[in-house]
Amino acid sequence: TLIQHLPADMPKTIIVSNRLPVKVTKQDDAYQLSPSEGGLATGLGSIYKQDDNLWIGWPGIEITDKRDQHMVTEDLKELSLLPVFLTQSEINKYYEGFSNEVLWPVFHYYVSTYAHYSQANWESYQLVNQKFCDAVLEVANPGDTIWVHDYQLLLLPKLIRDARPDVSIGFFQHIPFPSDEMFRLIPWRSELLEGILGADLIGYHTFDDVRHFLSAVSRLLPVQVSANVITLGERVVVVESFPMGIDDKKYGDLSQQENVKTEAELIKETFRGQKLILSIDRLDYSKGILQRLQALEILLENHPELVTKITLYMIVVPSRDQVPQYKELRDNIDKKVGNINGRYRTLEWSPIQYFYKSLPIETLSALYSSADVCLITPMRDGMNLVSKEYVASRVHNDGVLILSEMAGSSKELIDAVIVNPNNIQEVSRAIVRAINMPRAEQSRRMILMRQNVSKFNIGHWVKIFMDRLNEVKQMQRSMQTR
Ligand code: GDG
Repeated sequence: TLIQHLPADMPKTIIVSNRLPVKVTKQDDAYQLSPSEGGLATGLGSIYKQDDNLWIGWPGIEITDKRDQHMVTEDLKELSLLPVFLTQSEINKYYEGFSNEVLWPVFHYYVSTYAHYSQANWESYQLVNQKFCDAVLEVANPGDTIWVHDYQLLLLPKLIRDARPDVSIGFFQHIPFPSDEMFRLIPWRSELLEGILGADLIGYHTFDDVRHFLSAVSRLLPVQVSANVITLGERVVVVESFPMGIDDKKYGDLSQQENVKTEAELIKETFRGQKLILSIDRLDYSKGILQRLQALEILLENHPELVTKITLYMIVVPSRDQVPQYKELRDNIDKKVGNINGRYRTLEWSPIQYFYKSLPIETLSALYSSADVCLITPMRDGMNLVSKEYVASRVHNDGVLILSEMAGSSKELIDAVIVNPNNIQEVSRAIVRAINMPRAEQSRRMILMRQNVSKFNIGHWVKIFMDRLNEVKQMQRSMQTR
């Protein structure tokens, strides 16, 4: 084949993210690998599995024994994956402490309540970013392309750039970038910006994130910013928005699978005579779960005729629930669901079906295809893929999406019923509107949203990012030779 004839030093592409796209688990004494079905893994599958390309990241489990590390490394190599092993203390400080207790809350505007600035966690964040850099340097050659992902690795682009000035580096952040007023509160703000600026191309989901990043850079660093181009001495760095898409075909096809159809029928039968409202999120304060429950409560108060006629099917996927704030949120959700159900339920009906667990993708698909309404109301969300998955699953062009204007996806899915998630009354009215929406209007909106989700899918996203990175690199080369 062509690949065998390629010279061994062919430029390759290296993907780097905190987590590898597999889950490594240990049962008895054996390690097991289960590939992840996540959108990023699917989208980048076309890249890292080719030629000599590879994906570098943490395998999701602490492995300290050197022989075990070697064994797992060998197994992962078969899948084009290279692990970075982290100790429990590094996970606590770099991941939980810094990434999830400084960057996540500040970037999602939960500054005063949840941000916890600790020097020890910052030092660990620096050390672990260096550890990822060492892994990259072990395999990277001049001319290679390195695509770094997300807020856990903000220092990595510069670390790689300093060691290998001649590689192409792309950086994409999956969560929002905050306004400069928020970002500048972080004690290590300049170091973080300088870290990101090691990349040649920097991508965010929306134009607003790009705008915020550019204003933070121009106010906090002595560099020149002109439109979306930053000049740092001899180098130029380009910042642009690349709204991430999903594998739309996968969700459309899933919904047509026999077992999924059977499960969907069963769900419809169970909730016959009712409107089914679906919500799916990871456990996170940024997802607006409590506010959504308040909106439902108001709705039941103001619309007694809807009692027994609607069900909120609410899935919360367990996440970070060892962290005190997440545990507290979980307790508050339990309490609120209990209150509402206790107050309104009848012998045959309860207003909320609440699940605190992760479901198989087939069940998810059955729910997407049987829900009359999908209710997504984050306080702030980089993109929100669930909203796009619901749309991709509606092959009959019906159903209503209620979407927070604070989700990145609301900039593309403009035919959803858009709400401000802080306006509980508005959300409650939107639910009433959605369950009464005529089929023709549902269809008109859904068709437009489906066109968007299918045109700007995950394949398109990967392609335009990589193409743009190449263009930026060429532009830099032509500037150097001028
Ligand atoms: C971050 C940003 C941005 C959910 N429950 C189950 C399940 N899921 C899958 C969904 C979806 C994914 O998890 C969640 O993605 P989101 O985009 O909604 O949210 P985050 O996890 O916060 O992701 C976000 C994203 O990065 C990408 O850039 O959009 O803004 O916060 O794909 O389907 N999957 C299965 N069972 C479940 O119970 N199998």
